[in-house]
Amino acid sequence: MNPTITAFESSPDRGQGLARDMPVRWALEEVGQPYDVRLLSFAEMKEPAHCALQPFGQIPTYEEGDLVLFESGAIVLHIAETHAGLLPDDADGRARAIAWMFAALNTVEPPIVNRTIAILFEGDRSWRDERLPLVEDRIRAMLDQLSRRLGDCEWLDGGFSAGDLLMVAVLRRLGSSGILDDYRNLAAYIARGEARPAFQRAFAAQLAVFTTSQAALPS
Ligand code: GTB
Repeated sequence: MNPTITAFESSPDRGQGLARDMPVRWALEEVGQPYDVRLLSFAEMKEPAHCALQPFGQIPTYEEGDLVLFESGAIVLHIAETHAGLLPDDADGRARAIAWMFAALNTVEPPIVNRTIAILFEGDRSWRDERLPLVEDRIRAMLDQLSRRLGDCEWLDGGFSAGDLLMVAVLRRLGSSGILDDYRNLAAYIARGEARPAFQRAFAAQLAVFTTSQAALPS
């Protein structure tokens, strides 16, 4: 039986693939694992039935037989550990790829999320104009290091791995910020990730949810 994931019935990003079902879909596509999707409204996400699967009432979740998982990083790791293609075969290489997964979610993503929060939820605060440049400075400091480390390499540590998948997914959240304009190798790295056929399939699948739901709206 196919695993089932949950995703937004109506994604606020209008199908840009920025919600966290996207890395899960991408990982499933990379390993060739078909999957089913259960779409949830914001109200359904907060109902007891969904909170039993995801304690914080969020998407995505992953159900596979008796296994229920939440946290997109944990789900991607599970997919990578149970299928070939997203982690190197040698133990040291696997450990390093997993370190990059943590780096994406635990080191690179927090300042990027802080920027989104500053723009979307703190725009009316008196200190907003002082805070945003500080948050962006922290992002640039992180990207300086990441860019230096990537250099001219195609991927972060040898072949494409779940570490690259999560790193590209995180960096995509800077898409419209202009910040990536100063990091040509990172922009090219993101473009390489987005050019992967598995990414394209995952992107099309989540976009179809948005375009189909819009088509269903009365005009
Ligand atoms: N750490 C968890 C994980 O990685 O799985 C975080 C899960 C999470 O933040 N889920 C969000 C959610 O369910 C959706 S992805 N939010 C609803 C709620 O909390 O009530 C975050 C997200 C949402 C929207 C955009 N966007 O529109 O661009 C991007 C990312």
